[in-house]
Amino acid sequence: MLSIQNFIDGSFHHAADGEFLEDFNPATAQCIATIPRSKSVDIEPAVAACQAAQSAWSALSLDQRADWLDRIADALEQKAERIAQLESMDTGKPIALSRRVDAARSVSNFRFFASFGREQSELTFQMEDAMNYVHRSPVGTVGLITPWNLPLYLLTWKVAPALLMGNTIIAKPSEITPLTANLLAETLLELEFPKGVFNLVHGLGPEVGQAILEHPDIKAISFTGGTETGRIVARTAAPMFKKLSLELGGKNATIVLKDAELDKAVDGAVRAAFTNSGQVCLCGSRIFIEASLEEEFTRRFIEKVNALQIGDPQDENTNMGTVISPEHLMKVESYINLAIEEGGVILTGGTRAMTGYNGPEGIGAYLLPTVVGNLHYTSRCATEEIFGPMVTLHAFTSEEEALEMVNSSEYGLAGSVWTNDLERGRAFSAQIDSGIVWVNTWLHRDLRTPFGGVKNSGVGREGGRWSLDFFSEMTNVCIKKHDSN
Ligand code: TXE
Repeated sequence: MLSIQNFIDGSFHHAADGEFLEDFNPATAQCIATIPRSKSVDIEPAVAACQAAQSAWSALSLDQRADWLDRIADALEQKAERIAQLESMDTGKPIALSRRVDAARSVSNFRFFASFGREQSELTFQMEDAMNYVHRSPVGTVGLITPWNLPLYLLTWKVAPALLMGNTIIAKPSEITPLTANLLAETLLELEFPKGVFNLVHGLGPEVGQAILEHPDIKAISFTGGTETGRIVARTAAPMFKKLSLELGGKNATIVLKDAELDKAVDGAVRAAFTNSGQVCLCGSRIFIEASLEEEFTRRFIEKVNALQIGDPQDENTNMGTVISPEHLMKVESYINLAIEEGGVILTGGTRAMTGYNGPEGIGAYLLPTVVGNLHYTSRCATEEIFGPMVTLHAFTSEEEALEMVNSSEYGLAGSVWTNDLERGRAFSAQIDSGIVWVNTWLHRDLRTPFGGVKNSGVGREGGRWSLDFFSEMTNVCIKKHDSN
């Protein structure tokens, strides 16, 4: 079992009061690590370390910091298999997914921002009699708070641009998925990365997470997690005028238009619905099908879902592992029961997967991928974020009706549209109230593009220049020309 510690000022430390929490593998129900149950007292040395390291780190050039990002990427690339194994153990996700998505993207986040940073030139704005120079400086010490569904992927998505822009960091990963954040800290130590620039504290959200929100010397908070917690983050940090980036929940739509290529739409809809057991904020959990296609689409969709290999996350052939915890399993099950109460029909799934792994004690937070029909688009199951392997199907008879149903959601993060007419797909997508829409694909990512949502899906954008803007303060210097009067 791993005894994980906080990483502060370049070395590892227990919580000041010695308290700890246990971390479990959701597939085996085994305790795999302990982490410090840090409190606000543990934040102070991390803030002091940031302040001591800040000037030397921000004095480096953008290129020198980009070189550090490349070194980190190289080191993580060497550990890609270890990252994949730890992530799969911590979350119950299939090892193949962990390799393909979590480990790969954790490396590419650093690689991308290193090269993107080198491409940046100073912003200038020429006037007839003056020149404007936009000078970027670091925000200072930033707080990064991240969730359990894509632990290192989402942490490095924030760490890379924050470091590139010269900031110092206090990061808090989810208390139920600490393993790969710890591996990042170990890697920085091995690289002799400047101490105090990156600090990692573990513990409960309402305790050490809240302490990060409240600390006056932490000048920005970048948060990814649930909408309810996002409200707490905003309520606490906004009155302190901290910069805020909030990537919250989603209830995303997959929309199959009349002229869609059915097989591709079915494959795409299954991927969007059940990747990571539906525990990705971008997952397509509401599927809207043009009425004339409904019967054939539903038949093929159910067939594909039933063919998913659910089982041991360590098995290369597994397409779906567990959900994140027994508690989350029960939350999703409560929605299955609610669906029936709301008049829904369980078309497939709806029960715990009795794989060999469950065993007589019911070990393993496995839930069969579940598809529900016959629910109104305003039902609770079709409007509340479930964040598990459960989707609802809805038919529409016109694009106007589809847009009204899709946009009725309180969320607005992402969506995907399936059609053979690309111009129509683009025009239709632009009318969807969300931050990201894919046409004839899903989760196809260019890291230069803006990532984020509207309504209850959050505030702000990450990615490319939006990350650079968030993790820097801009000073516009306007210089009048000598010869002008
Ligand atoms: O998120 P939380 P969780 C959604 C999904 C899921 C729900 C809860 O619906 O069921 O959020 O998931 C820290 N002050 N998403 O539990 O609680 C917490 O310790 C400061 C969507 O992961 O929001 C963790 O590190 N920090 C999301 C982080 O916030 C606090 C991905 C996220 O925890 C805190 C995951 C507090 N008071 C879940 N309370 C997405 N958009 O991808 C908690 N935290």
